[in-house]
Amino acid sequence: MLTIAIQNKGRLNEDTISLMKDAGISASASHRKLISDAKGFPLHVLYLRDDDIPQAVAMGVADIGIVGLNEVLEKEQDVDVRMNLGFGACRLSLAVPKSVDYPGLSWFEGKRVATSYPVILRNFFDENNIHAFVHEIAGSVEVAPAVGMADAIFDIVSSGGTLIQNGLREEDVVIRSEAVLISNPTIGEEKEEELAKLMFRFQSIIESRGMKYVLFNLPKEKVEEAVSILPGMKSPTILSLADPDWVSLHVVIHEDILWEKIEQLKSIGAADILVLALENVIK
Ligand code: PRT
Ligand code: ZN
Repeated sequence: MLTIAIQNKGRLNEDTISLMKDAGISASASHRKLISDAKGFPLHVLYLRDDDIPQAVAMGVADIGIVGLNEVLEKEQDVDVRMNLGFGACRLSLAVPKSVDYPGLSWFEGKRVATSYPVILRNFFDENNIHAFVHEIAGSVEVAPAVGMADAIFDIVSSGGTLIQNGLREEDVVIRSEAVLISNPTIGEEKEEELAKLMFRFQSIIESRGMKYVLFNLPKEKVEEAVSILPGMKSPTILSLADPDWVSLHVVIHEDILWEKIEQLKSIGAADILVLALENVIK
């Protein structure tokens, strides 16, 4: 049976539990548990701090894990990144006080940079031939310049609000991160088979997120036009109606373009449009 390590509390915990739930796997969201058995899939769940997940997977304490790519890159443990999970998106960026007239990376030469990600930052400076002092700080990195502990910072940015609040400006994005599924490189054939099933479930959920199921009625002569409005759709489901001049079309549309497409469909005569939530698309 596979053992999965997930964050016990924090930013990734809730989205991890809900991805598993959508995939039919219920794990306890309890912050106090260390290990439990999931329901709906043969899986032990190990609850850890995110910092410890890459090592737990590399050591084989857990076979697989869900953690930010930033932690995987920082810890440099021997694990395989198997898939992106579509949540926990952020970037790791260099930021400088807003008063600085920033000429480019050369500005960092000889400067002190505070970060909780010293490995990623040193690698980046080495690649760019910059000689800077990397100061490792466990938390509240963004206050380091204001209190004179550093000239600049390297930290996680999501909305950018924290940087602005602290009088800092994002200058260089070093890596982009999101939650990923990692595995121990030598879990063996049997566990690989179980993992393939789990990844299949996750992939279906991720692909169906944001999709809507749309049904509408349309004059029969407009079907070709409707198909041209809905590109990427291999073949719509077309059902005949009691009125021989009309048909009913069923399609799947991403919510980002839903309203634009509905307006176009209405303009060619679509009527009685139903938009339904879509739970899963299994290919
Ligand atoms: O206790 P444990 O060690 O498990 O948790 P943690 O405190 O180390 O991590 P946690 O729960 O804060 O974050 C877990 C993971 O979420 C990170 O490793 C990232 O992969 C991801 N993530 C996504 C983020 C953010 N977005 C994020 N915005 N992690 C942290 N932040 C912080 C950032 O450090 C900064 O202080 O939020 C602030 C910036 O946010 P904005 O929106 O103001 O830019
Ligand atoms: Zn952590």
